[in-house]
Amino acid sequence: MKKSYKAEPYRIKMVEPIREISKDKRIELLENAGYNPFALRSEDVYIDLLTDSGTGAMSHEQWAALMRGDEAYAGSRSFYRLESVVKHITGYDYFIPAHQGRGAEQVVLPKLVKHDNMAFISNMHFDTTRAHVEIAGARAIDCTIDECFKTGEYHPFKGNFHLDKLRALIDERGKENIAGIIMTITNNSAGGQPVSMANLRATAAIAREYGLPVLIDGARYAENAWFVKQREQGYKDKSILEIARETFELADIFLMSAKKDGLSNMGGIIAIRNDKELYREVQGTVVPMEGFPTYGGMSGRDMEALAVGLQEALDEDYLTHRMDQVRYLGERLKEAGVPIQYPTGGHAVFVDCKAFAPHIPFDQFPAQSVVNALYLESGVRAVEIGSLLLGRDPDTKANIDTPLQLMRLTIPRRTYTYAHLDVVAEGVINVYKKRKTLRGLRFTYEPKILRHFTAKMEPIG
Ligand code: PM9
Repeated sequence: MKKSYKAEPYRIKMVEPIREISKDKRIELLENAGYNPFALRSEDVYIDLLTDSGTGAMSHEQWAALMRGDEAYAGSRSFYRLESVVKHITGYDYFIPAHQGRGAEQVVLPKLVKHDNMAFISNMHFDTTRAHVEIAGARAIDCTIDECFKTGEYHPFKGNFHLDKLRALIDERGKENIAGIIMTITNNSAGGQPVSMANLRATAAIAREYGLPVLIDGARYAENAWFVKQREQGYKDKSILEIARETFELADIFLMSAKKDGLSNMGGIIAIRNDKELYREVQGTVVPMEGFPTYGGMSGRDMEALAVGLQEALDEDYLTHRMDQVRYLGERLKEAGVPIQYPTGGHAVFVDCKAFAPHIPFDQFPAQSVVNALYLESGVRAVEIGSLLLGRDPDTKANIDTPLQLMRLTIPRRTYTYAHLDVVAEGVINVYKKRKTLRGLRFTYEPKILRHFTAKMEPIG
């Protein structure tokens, strides 16, 4: 381990054993799982890089906070504690909890869809966000800069909005047909790539010019703020909280899966700047869908853990170590010639599987093939972010192509060590050496919505 990567800023107080099962067993289990690692049991996974969502370790302060949980149905003390933290960080007037990010999405997004033919425009919609936009009867249009698709080329903010395209899209569709602009920070599906403050500011200015609401999908807003501090001029002396506040000032609504930068295993946040009418409407809907507005699907103890986690996630030592873990894994792969989205972003290393396995066409899911091979090679579970996840075009029903056929090696927070990442790197490098033997996949079962979670597949040929 070179010194340029920050050591863990914590010591380990409790352990959860993991084990590596035999390769023969993994072959059998993957076949039984329909070549979809979502269907594996976690005990059959050695190192689990499926997601950073709710999979992190809580701190001693969070475990202590659980004991303070007030489980009252209405007016829980834990709600008020969480509310004060959310208001302190965002500066917004209104807060409603949700059980997780998609809970927040299902309640809020339909409120902005006023008639047929509307669309949300985002730098890139995450899959559940896209699903809730479509369920609400609208279209989800992505609008990321071109540099994001050139995986091998350096750009400090590959998650940025394409500003000219954004303006052109609004003009083309008509502003009355745009339900809102969603700033996804960091830009998960593009590689956990950050969005610069300058780009967020310019995006917000365009939205204001057309009178459109601005939403932040801020599952990883603290990680985004860290990148702004590191890479953008004028921010190196600002705190993560100051940068986050500056970000929130640009938007009207904040939706958050608190399972990421909330450092919690469960939870979601809806925060509304000052639109009392919208708040009242959301309050009305949250009751039948998520729960009474002072718990919104969360237990009192979870709200306590989240109130602490949100503050811990703003700590710079924590964030630097986290980003260094991602960078470390990325550098190890890059040194071995494995194509990755470069530079690495906030929560994962994304392997470019279009370049890794160019012989597999997009509709045979090259990244899923690499994900499966990695599990067989080393018991590591990764996840596909590519055409399998994107699904089918709502009009033509054809599989959606994308230059970004990615295998995401997602690093849970405060969970694995650099030694674990060495195991991951070796596994990926070994698969890379045999890449020409990889085969594409076809469906044996294809669900209609969010198919990647429960699809069953088989190798072709
Ligand atoms: N993200 C992820 O792994 C969890 C689901 S897929 C295994 O990246 C953004 C930017 C997300 C996100 C979830 C959600 C939904 C919204 N926006 O999972 O419902 O990355 O809490 O959040 C996942 P929930």
